[in-house]
Amino acid sequence: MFALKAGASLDFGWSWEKPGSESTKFVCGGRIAPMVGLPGERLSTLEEPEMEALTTKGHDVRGDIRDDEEAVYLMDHPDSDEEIPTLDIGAYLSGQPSARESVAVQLRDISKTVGFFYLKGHGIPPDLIDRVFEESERFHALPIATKKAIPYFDTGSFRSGYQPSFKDEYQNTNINIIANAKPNLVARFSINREGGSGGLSMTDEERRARVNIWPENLPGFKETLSHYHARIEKLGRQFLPLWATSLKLPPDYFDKFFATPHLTMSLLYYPPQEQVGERQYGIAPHTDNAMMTFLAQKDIPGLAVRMPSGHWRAVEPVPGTLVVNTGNLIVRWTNNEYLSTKHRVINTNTVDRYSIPVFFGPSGDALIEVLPTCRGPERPALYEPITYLQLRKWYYGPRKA
Ligand SMILES: O=C(O)CCC(=O)C(=O)O
Ligand SMILES: [Fe+2]
Repeated sequence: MFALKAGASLDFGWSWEKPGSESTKFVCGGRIAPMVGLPGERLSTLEEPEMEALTTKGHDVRGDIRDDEEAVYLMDHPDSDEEIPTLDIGAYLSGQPSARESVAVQLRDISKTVGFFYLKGHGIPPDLIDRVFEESERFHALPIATKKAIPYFDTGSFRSGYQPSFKDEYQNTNINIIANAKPNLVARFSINREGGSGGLSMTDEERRARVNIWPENLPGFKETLSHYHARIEKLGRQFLPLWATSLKLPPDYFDKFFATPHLTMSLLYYPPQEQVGERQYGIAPHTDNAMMTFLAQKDIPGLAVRMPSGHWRAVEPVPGTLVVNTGNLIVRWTNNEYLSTKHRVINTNTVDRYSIPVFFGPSGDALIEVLPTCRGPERPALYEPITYLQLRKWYYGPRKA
């Protein structure tokens, strides 16, 4: 049990440290109050972390983790022809009667079975998506020294800037579901939400902290990316009533958790990878950690996901759609009812691959408790309440051997 400590601080702005180092303090004791803070009100912070106890309670949001040679072979050689479903939200977005309920039923079914879908009718203009890809190609074509002048840095666990290929340190964190993967063969430029994603309890200083560094001499780059980022924020918010309806909650149930949402958008660049195997990936097998991910992947394949049979399936690009998947957060909220599906990228093409994921989650100070409709006397909560920031800290923390 935990106590709400009005006036306590959430320790924003810690910097990324290697797994094993403990840089954040949490406050513990008493009972957790509802997470929603009034403007300026501090939410609970947990003291003396037992991160293991806090976050696992014997359960792992990522499901069964298998990384023996046979499991890795399946990841590397997608051979499933099970269907990746399509969800069309056009009727819902245009306000057609009962569309919310019918889309929510499909969303529930998908989230319990596959956890990945093609999103149609999302309302984002195709030419905007094309322009973001053009900007991505322009950015990644810059001289390496120009790109490296932009640091990869952290504001309250939200990471922005340029990370060159092979420079990530995620191999033995809870991001990767296989041990000893090689550093990823991907370069990224990431942005986060201006004004911060910490929540209403952020201090003025946290609100003013710089979250994005933009490349110089790319006119229109910032404007185009910011436009797309804002459109995805709108789309993410439009999804909240669908999630709520799918879980038998009032349509506005989730709004209070998204005062200043987490929205990391990355321009990813994967050079071709000639050989498959040896635990070398574009992005190693993992689950995403946010509530949901919106992925634009243009026309070059490379993504594969774990299907219900345990075999993996390539996610072929489908024009006009975004690929959407759920993340670890939703597993906790739903007490394991919804999935956080494992996936990975290998660019086996002879050409470069560009993709653009946007990770959408609640404010950093949102307290994530198993939802009231996902627990009961017969169905105890499998997870302790934790803040979204704590979940992020676990995700970036060291994985157990
Ligand atoms: O590039 C892709 O298709 C997927 C990227 C991905 O899984 C991630 O960034 O988490
Ligand atoms: Fe992912």
